[in-house]
Amino acid sequence: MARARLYGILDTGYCAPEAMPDVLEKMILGGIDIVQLRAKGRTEAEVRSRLPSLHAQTSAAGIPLIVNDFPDLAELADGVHVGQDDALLATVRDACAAGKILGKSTHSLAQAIAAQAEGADYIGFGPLFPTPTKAGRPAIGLEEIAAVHRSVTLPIFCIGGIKRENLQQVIAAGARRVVIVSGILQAVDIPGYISDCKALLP
Ligand code: 3NM
Repeated sequence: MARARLYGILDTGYCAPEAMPDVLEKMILGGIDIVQLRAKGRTEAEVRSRLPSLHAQTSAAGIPLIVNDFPDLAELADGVHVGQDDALLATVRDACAAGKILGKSTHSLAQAIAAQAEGADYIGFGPLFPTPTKAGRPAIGLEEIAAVHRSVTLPIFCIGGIKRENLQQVIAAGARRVVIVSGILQAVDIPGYISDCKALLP
């Protein structure tokens, strides 16, 4: 986790579940460090059915698989990611076996500090830019990136509207780790896109 720089998401908004094994293989080929399954609006039963084979792929590659939103499915992955509106991390921690990774979305410096106090293992911080992947959530810009890195010692993954084209700007603002969703999933050459981004992340 501490070494992870580029976080990818298998998001059903861009990738049909049947295509996920192939897309995941390309992500792994490019050198993705951590992957999340995000299936907004899908049932727990559907997510449960997809996780074992995806987890076998990530395990073989030696990278963690995180499931978004479903703490009860943590046993089928390496960790769970929750949002601000979801259960408190202590509750999620109780629902998970020992050793599972817990991530939390944060949208301000105050929320980032609170997530660290709550016991998160890593945080998402954003959205930096407006993004159709999370439509309707206001962008927070780049201004607080430096401050959040001064205040929070957990791994911080900046997220939201980050692409290969603006990654340098995000890094210059102080980011060390990023999540890229649509940029990766819409790339013509997914492994090439990922390895280009990895090369920019120190
Ligand atoms: N969470 P893209 S922004 C899933 O700020 C998600 O918590 C965000 O997708 C947050 O790379 C976001 O396509 C979408 O902009 C990121």
